[in-house]
Amino acid sequence: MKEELVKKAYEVAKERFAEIGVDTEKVLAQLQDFHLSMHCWQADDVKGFEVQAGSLSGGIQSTGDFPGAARNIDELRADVLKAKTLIPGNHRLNLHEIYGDFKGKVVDRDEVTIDYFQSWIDWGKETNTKLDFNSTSFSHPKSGNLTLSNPDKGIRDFWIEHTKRCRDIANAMGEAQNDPCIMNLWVHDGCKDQSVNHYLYRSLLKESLDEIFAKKQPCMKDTIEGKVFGIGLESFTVGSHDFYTAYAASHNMMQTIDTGHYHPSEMPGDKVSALLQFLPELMLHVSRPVRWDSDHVTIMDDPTQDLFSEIVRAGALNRVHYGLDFFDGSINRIGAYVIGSRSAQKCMLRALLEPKERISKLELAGEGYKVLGLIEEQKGMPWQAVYDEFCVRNNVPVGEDYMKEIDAYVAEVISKR
Ligand code: RNT
Ligand code: ZN
Repeated sequence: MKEELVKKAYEVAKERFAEIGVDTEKVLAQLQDFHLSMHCWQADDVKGFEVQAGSLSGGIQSTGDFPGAARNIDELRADVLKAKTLIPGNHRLNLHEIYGDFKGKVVDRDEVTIDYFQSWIDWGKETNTKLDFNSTSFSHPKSGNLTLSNPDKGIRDFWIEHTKRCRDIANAMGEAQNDPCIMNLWVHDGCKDQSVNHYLYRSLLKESLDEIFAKKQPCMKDTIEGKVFGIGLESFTVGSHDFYTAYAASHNMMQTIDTGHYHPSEMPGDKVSALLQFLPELMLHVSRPVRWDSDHVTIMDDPTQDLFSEIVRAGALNRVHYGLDFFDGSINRIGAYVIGSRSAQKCMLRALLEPKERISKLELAGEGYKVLGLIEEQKGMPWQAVYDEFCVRNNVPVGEDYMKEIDAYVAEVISKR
């Protein structure tokens, strides 16, 4: 019954879009080829599986203690796979180093090797899930306020060694999956209060990065992520946006746009057409800041829509890697994955359905009101019918029907934790 309604609505939507020059079948094919990189850390509030794990540090925080977080690697894998059955299309998984399969062993960050990720590589193959990777500078006795920019050479070298090893791991993952593994480098380095050694810290970070990136790694790609501030490190951030943009541009590298990492009225989408003039590709961390970099679950808000629209308008669909980065511990975590992923996908769908050529011509011809009017009209076009059809074709629940499946999973699996 529902499927019939979806079909009918889709046929009407297809005609409405055809009328404005948009081929919904072509767009559906593009959406099928659009892969998010789901972050593993929503499943357990960024705890990871280190035997020696301490509490979350490094200027980030997950609030809430909703029951049912994944407590080990098997639970996390099961939860991610459950979420994947409720999100149309096929998506990647983004791992942090602390999510290794350490098999009960204390493995320090400067000792990590590919051995602890072999079972992830196997899992990726079995479940048709490509992997991305992140070095982990937080939640460790040596994290402090400064890692790769620490004036203490011992501490700096510890983190350089960790990050180099992570690149080896990412490269092995990329090789095994025959598709580059994207490795994100974010360090929390900064100062809580007034400080005077900013030039020193940044020159040390630059030196550390030079050493880390010296080795050519053919099967992985590096991306570097800056931010404005972290909790407890409010006054100064070593890896600021300017620092990383300049570094990435001078090394032909990727930069990560985390949508929570800018000043409140700054639009992350506006970075796309600027950075892509100088950088080969971009990585996204799609998130949602509420008053600060709070990492709320992604929704279809204006900044997210603008980001995806700007990517499509720039013709840069294939120059961007679509990571997610939210972690809300106050609600059902599978629900968080499903809502955030589907919302990101819907923003991409709406971006793809825009009659860009037509609007572009009008803009170049100076028809300002028509440009504004057409952009406004798109908001009411029946894109939802196209998304529903996409769900049906991918054999996943339409609309709110995914909730029943999450409820069943809670009853059968999560409630027993
Ligand atoms: C922190 C950064 C970073 C982390 C993850 C866990 O502000 O956004 O990407 O959220 O690495
Ligand atoms: Zn991020």
